[in-house]
Amino acid sequence: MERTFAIIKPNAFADGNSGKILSRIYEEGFAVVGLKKLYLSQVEAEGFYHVHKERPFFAELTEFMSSGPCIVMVLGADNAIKKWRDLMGATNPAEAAEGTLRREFGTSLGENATHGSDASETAAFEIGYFFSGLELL
Ligand code: 3AN
Repeated sequence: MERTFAIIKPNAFADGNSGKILSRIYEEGFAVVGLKKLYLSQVEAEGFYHVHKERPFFAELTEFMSSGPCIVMVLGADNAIKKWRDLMGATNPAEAAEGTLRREFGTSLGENATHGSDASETAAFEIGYFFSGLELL
């Protein structure tokens, strides 16, 4: 079973959509290996998104991710990284396919409801950033 890292972002949490997103996660057959609610500081969000620090949207992204509580998760499944990115849909909710989470719950390119690791190295870093081994038993 592969593991990936996922976030229910502050807009989806504030809009009361965490339960619906979790339902989809279970319906699609993921195991929820780890889960917690966090309210990130901007410094913590900057550390998480350090690979994007040169991008023009870095300040907007990290301000948004520290604007309210979110839910961080470790999801397990065969091919979990691709499976979760497929369920999320395209980065821009306006371009995301019908039935995907970003299409349903995203409100803009920045506030796109969910995050998912894009590769196994990224997943390893992101899981370790938020979870200890004991929290993933
Ligand atoms: P993904 O999350 O689909 O892998 P990336 O890696 O291109 O997308 O972008 C990382 C995060 O940065 C996205 N989740 C998105 O919310 C945000 N982002 C990307 N492009 C922009 C932009 N032009 N303006 C604001 N936020 C953006």
